[in-house]
Amino acid sequence: MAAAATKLLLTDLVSSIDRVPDNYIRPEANRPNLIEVKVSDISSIPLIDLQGLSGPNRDDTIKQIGQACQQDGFFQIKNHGIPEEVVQAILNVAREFFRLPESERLKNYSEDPLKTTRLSTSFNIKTEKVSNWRDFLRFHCYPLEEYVHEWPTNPPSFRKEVGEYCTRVRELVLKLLEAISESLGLERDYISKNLGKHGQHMAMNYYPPCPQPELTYGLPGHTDQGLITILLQDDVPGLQVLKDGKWVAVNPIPNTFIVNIGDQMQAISNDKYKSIIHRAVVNCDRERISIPTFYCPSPEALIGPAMGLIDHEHPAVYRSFTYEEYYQKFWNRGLRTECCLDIFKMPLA
Ligand SMILES: O=C(O)CCC(=O)C(=O)O
Repeated sequence: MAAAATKLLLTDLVSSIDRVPDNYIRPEANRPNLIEVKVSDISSIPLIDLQGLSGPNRDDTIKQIGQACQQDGFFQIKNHGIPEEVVQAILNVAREFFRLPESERLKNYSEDPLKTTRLSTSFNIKTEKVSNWRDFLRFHCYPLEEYVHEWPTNPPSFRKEVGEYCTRVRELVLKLLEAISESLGLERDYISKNLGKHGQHMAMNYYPPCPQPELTYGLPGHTDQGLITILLQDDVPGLQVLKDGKWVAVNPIPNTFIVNIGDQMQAISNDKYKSIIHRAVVNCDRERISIPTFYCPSPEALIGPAMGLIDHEHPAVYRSFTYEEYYQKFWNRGLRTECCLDIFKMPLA
């Protein structure tokens, strides 16, 4: 425990321990219960071929996307248009970053969740009671020129490789947003037009091997606060999604991304599309890296159910709110299982 008191980051603690320190241990009723988890197959988390969006199968592909957003809130995509070299390069940069000497990594350390580039640990150590088995680098990346100068300069290729990756992911997101707008019966540019100046944040999550993975989480169950998340994971399993009350492990498929609906999309769709609870578990053998891109509105954007989705049978479920208001509440309340959207519900008549 002496080491635990002196290390800011988990990465620098793990080599000196062979048991999970007390502050990472979840109460018994709230542990991952790993033996009860089902492994996903194509029927649990759909795999959608995005090539279909540019050609005669567009309508059918949009239908598949709409169904996945409505029934699962999660889907996987292949033929997404991001070259494999770009994906491998960002995974390598992330791996190299977390292997840098402690003093080098700590140059980016901050406990302030509103800082636009920061390295930290767990989720929000200022508000949480139990820590999570994760270190993470989180940064804003759109508009690129406003943020790139804040990013780490070590590894030396960080800014170049990450800049390339996030530009490509943004192009992919814009295509998906058009498809999702259409799947809701809205104008193709409806969602994009209602996000203010748009925002894009990324995280590099680093989950070191854990001596007792049954006692703790990489990240406990939560929904994503943004509009849509594009998750890249390395080849180590760890992501689990709550489906029909059961946890399903979404094991990595090479050359695919996982897409999930975030809280803002649930609000815009007036609850038609679901922001689903998911979590990350850890294992005793291998480190794991995941890289989510959180695409979101800009802070001043006004979010609320699309007018075209409100009628007598479907009254507005949420009041309008700015994304800034939402973002602050999300970080202040910690990773609670209940969706933060509940705070923005219209009072019942
Ligand atoms: O590591 C993962 O697979 C999930 C990451 C995640 O849910 C998050 O960063 O919010």
